[in-house]
Amino acid sequence: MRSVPMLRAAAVAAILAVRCHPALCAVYYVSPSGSDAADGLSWASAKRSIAAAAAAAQYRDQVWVAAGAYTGPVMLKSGVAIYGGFAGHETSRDERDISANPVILTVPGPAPAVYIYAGASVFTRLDGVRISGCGGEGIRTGDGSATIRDCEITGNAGAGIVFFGGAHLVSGCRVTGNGGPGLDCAYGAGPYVTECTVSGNAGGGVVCSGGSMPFLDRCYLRDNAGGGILCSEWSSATVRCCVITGSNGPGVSCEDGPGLSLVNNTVAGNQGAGLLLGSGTTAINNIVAFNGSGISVAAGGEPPVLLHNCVYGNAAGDYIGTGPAPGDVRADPRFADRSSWDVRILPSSPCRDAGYDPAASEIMADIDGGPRRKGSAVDIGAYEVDGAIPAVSSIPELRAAPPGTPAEGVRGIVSAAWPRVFYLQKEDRACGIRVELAGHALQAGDRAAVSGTSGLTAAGEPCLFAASAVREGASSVSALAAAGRDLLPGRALSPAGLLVRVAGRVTRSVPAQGAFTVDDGSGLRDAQGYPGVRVHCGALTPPPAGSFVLVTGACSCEQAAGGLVPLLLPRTAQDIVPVSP
Ligand SMILES: [Ca+2]
Repeated sequence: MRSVPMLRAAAVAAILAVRCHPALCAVYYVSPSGSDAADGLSWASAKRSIAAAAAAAQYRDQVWVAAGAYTGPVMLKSGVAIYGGFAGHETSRDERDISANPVILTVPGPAPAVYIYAGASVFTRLDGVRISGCGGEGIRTGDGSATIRDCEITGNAGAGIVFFGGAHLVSGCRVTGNGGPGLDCAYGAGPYVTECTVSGNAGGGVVCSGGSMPFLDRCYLRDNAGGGILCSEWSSATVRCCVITGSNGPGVSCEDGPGLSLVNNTVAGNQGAGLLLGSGTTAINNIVAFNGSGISVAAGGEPPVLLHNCVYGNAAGDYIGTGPAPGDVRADPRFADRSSWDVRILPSSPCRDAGYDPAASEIMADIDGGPRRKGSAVDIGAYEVDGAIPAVSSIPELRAAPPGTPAEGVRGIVSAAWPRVFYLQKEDRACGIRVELAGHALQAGDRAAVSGTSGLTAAGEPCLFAASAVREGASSVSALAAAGRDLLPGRALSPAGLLVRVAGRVTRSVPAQGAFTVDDGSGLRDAQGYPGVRVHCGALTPPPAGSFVLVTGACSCEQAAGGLVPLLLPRTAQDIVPVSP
């Protein structure tokens, strides 16, 4: 009978082309209760160090590591796979649980905690290991095609991962808070990096030199010092569906690397330029917003290919050395939460369905893993937004909704009505809204249900552009007594849209304009700078300047130099009552 070693020798003789049968490959076990003097071939005879097991393992062998703290350094040979996440009794690799059974490797340095030898085959793997608090680099690779999966490389003094050439695969890893770059690509390295987070690294997020060209797919690059992606020495990158935020340098800088391709990324809140581009680069379907500057193109060479980017709100200018390109969106992308740089776009975003489809034809998933194309076209940015915009059905929601939000069955009491416009307010007078609908048949005091779309009037007043308004009965409406200062738009208790009543002295009267200004002494100024609140009375006769009046009207607004100011719209002559001071 042939011995297992003989079979192994036969298998080794046939390697490189033929996969080793799993039964013929050894598993080396590592546990905090083990000993490096043991053979490591069972949990009961586990080795104590990952380094010793990795040294004993041969091509296509595996190293299974139980939860615990380890030191090294670990030298990873071609074809050896290290798996963390075991409790220390498992018989199948499927039973491991990386989060429940953390394997933590800490090496004092200066050597890298894990060194992957040059020439690593595709069977070379580091999986489910946390490399933390090391004095040097987390991982250093030579040339080859190793897999680094579900690892956490955090808080090491040097770089997170250094790629010295090779085409390694990095998937599902967190590379955070390291003293050097998160990912350092040199000597023509072209790692494929997918679904990783690279954040808070002191030497930049992804740094490329020596003609390197990583492929970054669905990664988060956040808060990296110096920049998100920094390419020099004819390096470049292919970057798809990534989020690049919060660096104190540029989002992406690549001034001398032709071949840089940026498709469907969101680059926001970086202190430097969003994109700093050189000759021969491509940027399509990206959001570049709220950075120090927007898209900045270096002088000379072939101009970059720019299409369908959303470029908005960049402090020192949206375009520097270039200009708006076909398909560009120059409006607020409407992030879910700018304060925390949650850069998912809202359903009402102008980036929705505004991308260039052919550029995204090979992209299957957005950064959340959902379908890359929903609706009539791909969205601009890293996220594809879902379904229809949910409708609002109350006046407060309507006032807060972005323009274009559908409104269904918004109910209230009509407080003022003209042929094309009426005001609708909540029964408790908490808030109201202007409604525009030609030919409506409503009058003050009617209860109504209104449907349409939210928007702003030319004067900037929130408004429901209605498609229908249905009378549902009668009620009564009374005005809210208000001081002029209460009418300032934007105040928490702003009565904008409500029927209000103001008393004061007429400081200006312009019958030709059908307008006057009434001042109750609260220090407000109208759009022309006269003290008080402007009243637009239309065909009604305005009271003379110097007289005292009590005015009831819908609280609208108009544009002034410093922003919106209130404007009162009385309904009938009975709404303007002379009073004795
Ligand atoms: Ca879409």
